[in-house]
Amino acid sequence: TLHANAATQMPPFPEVTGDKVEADGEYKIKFSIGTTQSGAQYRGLEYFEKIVEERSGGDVQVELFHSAQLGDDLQAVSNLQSGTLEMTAPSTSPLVGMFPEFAVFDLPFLFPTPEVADNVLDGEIGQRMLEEASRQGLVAIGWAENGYRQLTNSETPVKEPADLEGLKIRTMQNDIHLDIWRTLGANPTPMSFAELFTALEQGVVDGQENPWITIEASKFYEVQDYASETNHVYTPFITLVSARFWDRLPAEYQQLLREAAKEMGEYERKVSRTLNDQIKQELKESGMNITELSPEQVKVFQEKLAPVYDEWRDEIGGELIDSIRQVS
Ligand code: EAX
Repeated sequence: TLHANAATQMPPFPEVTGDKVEADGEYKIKFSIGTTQSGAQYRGLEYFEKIVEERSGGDVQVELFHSAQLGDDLQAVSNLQSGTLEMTAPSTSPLVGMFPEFAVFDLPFLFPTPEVADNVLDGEIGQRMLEEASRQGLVAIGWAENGYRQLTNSETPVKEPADLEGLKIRTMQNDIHLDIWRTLGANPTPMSFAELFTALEQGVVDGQENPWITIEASKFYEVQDYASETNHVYTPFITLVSARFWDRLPAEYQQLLREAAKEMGEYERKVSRTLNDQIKQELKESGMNITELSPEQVKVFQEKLAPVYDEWRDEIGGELIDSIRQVS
């Protein structure tokens, strides 16, 4: 087994600055996520908690839950809508049914660098998406990242699409992801993240895809011998608040949560990116067979996936796709 020392390599929390925020009342936020306590996301949440509690002088308390303790991505969102949970930060992919524009994040190889992702999320497009996702009982207040997804499996090194033939790959509950893996020749099946480890362990599926940090934090390396550095999709996390809770908050605290979500997003992305390569190395040293694809090998995947763009372009909106391609 791997003894990752990721925790000790985490970039420290930036100092919490800014004035104390005064407003009426005391509030409690339960904030639940799908990933585990040792990932970048949870570390980001700890920083969020610190900012909110310090600036509110303890009048707004944040209690953290990880590993889908209060529901997987979709369940947690529905708990926000019914008002039984205050905050969550799911991957955008399972939410495409509610917010169709999020599908743009599921297109393969659309975000060539983390900087492009930042400029989209922190620019006009990301801002507009937060506004559009602030309905149906939700208020969207910020972006963080799950990151670039990599393929793992229990059977064979994957260097080209042909190697995927017959492999059962778990995907997020998202039609474009299903389309991607079908187009590549695999046999994809959608499943909630909370069920994934057991499904891999029992051989219900042969493989899955997630960022290195999630592969490590969820111990997928224990049941997956092979990995390929495909970087095929960049997945953001969106920070969501229950509208029922939000509407009870004084404007000062709403503003505080918005700022804290922004600062968390900047910090969490830094943690995610700092740990990404370190963790890949650790996984390698622990004996995982990691295939680092050359640009030419990546191109083979990319070309094979061209039909996915033809299939989804109109539904997602060609203009949106093109505007992202223009971001550098
Ligand atoms: O909350 O389902 C997944 O593969 C994601 O990593 C999950 O959204 C994390």
